[in-house]
Amino acid sequence: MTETSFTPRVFSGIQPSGNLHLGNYLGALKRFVDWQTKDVESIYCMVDLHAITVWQDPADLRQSTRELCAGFIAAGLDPEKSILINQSQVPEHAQLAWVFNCVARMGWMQRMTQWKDKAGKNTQNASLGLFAYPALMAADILVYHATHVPVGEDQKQHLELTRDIAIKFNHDYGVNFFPETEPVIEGAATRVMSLRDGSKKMSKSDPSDASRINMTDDADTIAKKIRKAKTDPEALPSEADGLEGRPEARNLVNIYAAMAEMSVDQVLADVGGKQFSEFKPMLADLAVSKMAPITTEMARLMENQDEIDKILARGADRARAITAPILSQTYDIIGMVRPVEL
Ligand code: AQP
Repeated sequence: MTETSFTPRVFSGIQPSGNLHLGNYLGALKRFVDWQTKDVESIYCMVDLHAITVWQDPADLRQSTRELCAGFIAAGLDPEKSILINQSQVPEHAQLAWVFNCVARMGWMQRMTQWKDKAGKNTQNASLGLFAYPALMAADILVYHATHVPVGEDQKQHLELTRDIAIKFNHDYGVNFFPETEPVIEGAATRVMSLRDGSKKMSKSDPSDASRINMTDDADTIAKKIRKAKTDPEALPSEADGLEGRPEARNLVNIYAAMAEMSVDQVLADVGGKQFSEFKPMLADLAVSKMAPITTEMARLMENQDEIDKILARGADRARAITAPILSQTYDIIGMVRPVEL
């Protein structure tokens, strides 16, 4: 009934809450594509149940979910190699989340910085779903017995909570059933910052469109946003130490490094001493050359939404072959009477 060793399996998700941006691309999507070259089963999810923890217009949610699926494929995920799913089409995510709601403690949830940031001062008015968000995220991961989760830096605390839930479940029931999942937070752009404020994360919900590069922005818009990005008056340093106390400069260099697949030191060896007036056009050219083909392909895929819906339905079928037995074993462990064959 219980398992003791876990086959490597990758899971990650993105909310279809619109405004997919460069931070999502460099911190998550691009790294999913890198994982695809390794011979590991991977599941990538449009987490629509997470998205509704804050208000979503139904028509926008449908559009954003399909757009996110198009973004996954346009960025390089192959739906034959990786399993692409929409969370609500695989009901075991929500079913396991309920079990984890009963494992996780209120105090654990209250400590989550994302809860504090998103609920703000008026916690009484935030949805119960927003509070329980990390338990659903733990279920997303553990319903696959996923061992590795590539994410941006902002998700580190939620991944730690996922491990806490797995450990408590295993301990409470005396099993070794859920793995202690590893967060994989790697690369130069694990935390892409706002183009308008180097102390704030680039985010979908930032009211300023100029703060982020959207994956649907055209080449002119990308170039304009980079030209207008906040910087300081100094030239770029030749070594990474020189970025200390210069968050906006660090951010642009990190973005360049992640897109060029270079280290920050390599980038600074090339551009150290240059003014931003020279560096920004280089960055804009690089960003356009990397993002424009993805944007064009996303738009092309969005013309055939039936095809996207079929990819998601096929993904859900493949996913349920993994999740249904794991949920069934979980129910068995916790003492639920399982249906017999009639
Ligand atoms: N700025 C970022 N830099 C690097 N990685 C990022 N991610 C998000 N922002 C950055 C990573 O993208 C993945 C999916 O994120 P999400 O859509 O689930 O939700 P999020 O982290 O809440 O995204 P936003 O843009 O910050 O949305 P809002 O504004 O609604 O809070 C994750 O792997 C995340 O780390």
